[in-house]
Amino acid sequence: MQKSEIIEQKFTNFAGKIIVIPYIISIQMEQNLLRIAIQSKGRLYDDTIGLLKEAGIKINRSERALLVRSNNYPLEVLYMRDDDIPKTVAEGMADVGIVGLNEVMEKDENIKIVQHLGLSKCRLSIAIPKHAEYTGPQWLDGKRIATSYPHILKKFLKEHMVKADIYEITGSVEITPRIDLADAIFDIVSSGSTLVTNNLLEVETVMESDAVVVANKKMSTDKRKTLDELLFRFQAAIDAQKKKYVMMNAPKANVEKILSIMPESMKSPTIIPLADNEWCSIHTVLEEKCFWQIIGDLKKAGAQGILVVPIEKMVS
Ligand code: PRT
Ligand code: ZN
Repeated sequence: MQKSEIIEQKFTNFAGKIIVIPYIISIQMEQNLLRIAIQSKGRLYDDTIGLLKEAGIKINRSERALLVRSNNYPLEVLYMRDDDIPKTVAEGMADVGIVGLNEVMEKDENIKIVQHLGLSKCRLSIAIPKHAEYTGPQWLDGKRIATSYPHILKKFLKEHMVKADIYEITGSVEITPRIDLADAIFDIVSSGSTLVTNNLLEVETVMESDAVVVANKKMSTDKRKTLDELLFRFQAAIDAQKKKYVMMNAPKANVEKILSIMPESMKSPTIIPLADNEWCSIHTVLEEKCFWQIIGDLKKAGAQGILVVPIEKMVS
């Protein structure tokens, strides 16, 4: 579609006077240009940039630039703090965003979750001093709980009919029980080592979180097409990360046994003859975690020279 805009051009005439001539120009609008809000720095940043790269999208960000246009995909990247992403998408300043589910639930904006990426995984949990005797959510009754996620915590407490004081704090939540600012904390846990270091024990997991793609609820058909293609590329990259291409040699007589070890969904591998008539090569795609579970059995069944190679993209 074309949009018209008036611009002015200044000239100096022969008498030395400045005259202004208005021009009407037509601008080619990119109706399908999608704006995505991502974290400018922090724990989500590397995963997000890695995913865009895996999806084949080139973004050359010069230092500190806040809005960068991809040069090979109709996408503009808007860099910001993760806390601001849900609102930015809800208000349409960005069409989509990549942010932790924890932030989405906390901010509770009117946006749509369109894809779980399975990246930057963590959980939001309640933790109490190690030596306290936890008896269930009722233990929290009348206690002070420090958190950066008051909205999610309030909902949890309400569901369990617990009345507690919520002490909202933006950082260093884990030290509040030690300095007597709180009796318990509600915070993000990943490996759990921060809790251990601070003599805290995780007693309730309130929600699991991963990075998600969120979208504005009103999107034009053209932008929706760009988004669908983007989600398709993300999915192909995510699927490829989970799977490995596995090759092995085996005596032909053992092929049936080897196939019986493979998971149900991978029962039709490619079987290639080898120079030695008694042997063949078996090629298949396996989930990495599944591969580690069955490797011992494959070897016992006579598989040799097992090769595992990464898959760059996977389109089903
Ligand atoms: O500056 P900006 O506001 O953008 O970033 P931020 O400081 O608010 O967030 P950031 O970059 O720390 O985290 C961004 C998102 O990453 C979070 O909203 C989560 O969705 C996700 N994520 C994944 C985590 C963690 N893992 C994590 N471990 N966010 C924070 N942590 C912190 C947690 O707060 C705690 O202090 O790590 C500590 C616990 O880690 P463990 O491994 O010791 O349990
Ligand atoms: Zn933040």
